[in-house]
Amino acid sequence: MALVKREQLPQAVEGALAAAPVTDLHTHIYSAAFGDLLLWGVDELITYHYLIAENFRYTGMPFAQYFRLGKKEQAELIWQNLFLDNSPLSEAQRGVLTTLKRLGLDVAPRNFAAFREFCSSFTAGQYIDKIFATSGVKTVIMTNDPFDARERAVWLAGGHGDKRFQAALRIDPLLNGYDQSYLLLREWGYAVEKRLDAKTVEEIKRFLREWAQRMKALYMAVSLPPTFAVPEDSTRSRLIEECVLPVACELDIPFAMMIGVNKRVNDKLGDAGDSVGKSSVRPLEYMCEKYPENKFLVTMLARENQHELAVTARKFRNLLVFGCWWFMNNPSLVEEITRMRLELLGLSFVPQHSDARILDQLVYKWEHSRRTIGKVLVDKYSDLMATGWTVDEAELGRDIAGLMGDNFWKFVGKKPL
Ligand code: HDL
Ligand code: ZN
Repeated sequence: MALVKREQLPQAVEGALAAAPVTDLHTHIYSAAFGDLLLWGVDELITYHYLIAENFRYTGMPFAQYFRLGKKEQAELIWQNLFLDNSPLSEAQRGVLTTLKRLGLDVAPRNFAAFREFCSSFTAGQYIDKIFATSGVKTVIMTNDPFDARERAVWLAGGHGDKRFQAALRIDPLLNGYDQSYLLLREWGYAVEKRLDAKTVEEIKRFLREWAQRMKALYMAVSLPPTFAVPEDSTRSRLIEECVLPVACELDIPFAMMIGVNKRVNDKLGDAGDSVGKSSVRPLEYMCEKYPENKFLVTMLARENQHELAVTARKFRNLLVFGCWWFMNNPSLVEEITRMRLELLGLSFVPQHSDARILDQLVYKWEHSRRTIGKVLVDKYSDLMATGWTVDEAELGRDIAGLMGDNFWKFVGKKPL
């Protein structure tokens, strides 16, 4: 393979990013088998909860009045407020337009009806194919919650067969709400008590094992508050140490922690009402050190935590840092964090996941991320070449394929699916 010349770097990096199959580590999208759980099309795209939050900054409309509107009216209201009455400069606003453009639609006429007409010409299955082809994403990992009745039904009926969609067992209700969720476990035949006695611990491990195997889950995941602590005298801390980590180790799958979310600071906004708080990396140091056989996937929500998270990953090879999560997923912060992670971790991290809630978002979230990550990589390879080091196309392709997915598959010890 030919050596890459410094002046060719922008084109070589762009080409390697475009060619690298993407494994999207964390999303909220679903294969067609999950029915209405899969959100897609321009009305869903424009009523994304990020845009709902931004919409209310421009209107005094009572929150409940908005949520009483039908989906189409909600979409038209957001289109008016966030696109026609105010230029759509935010990341979530621009994302809608990037997606529409990449789907071949001309946004200049601002003809919202034309976007709807385009989407209505697809079935869900056809649209999944279209979005995967347009976004360059090969595999997405879903967020699969066995406590969601609609999801349970699909898994208990045999699951789904679309290998583009892999599963992650999401256990927030177990870890963050055991006082309620243990009653459901009892309903489902697990002999658990509110108090974590020996039998209860074993039955919770059975629940985790059965559902991780039923879903063929690639990892177990939970989102955690800024106050998250392990060890501590709490049900959550005991559940993690006595149930989650032993089963994760037994099944050889990572435990993914997404740390720093302050849930429902404005409850009236629903999903749009969550916020962020600075967390501690002490629990990560404790778990990575005490459980060297366990693997940990971690992303943190506060900008202030990104440096110490990267430093913690330098100390523990069983910790893989991933993504620019949620309020971090903006070009200015993706650039800052990716630059810092390359400087501290080299290539041993996963720079991005989409967190897509609407299928269409795969297109813009990855388009925007490739552009920002590419910009940083050009700088870093340019700095490398300034030492006299040479880089050939194959090595560049290898490095970038690692960042876009292979690093994850190596960490979980599986071939890319
Ligand atoms: O807990 C999570 O997985 C978060 O990503 C939330 O779903 C959040 O609402 C979100 O969509 N962030 O992008
Ligand atoms: Zn998420």
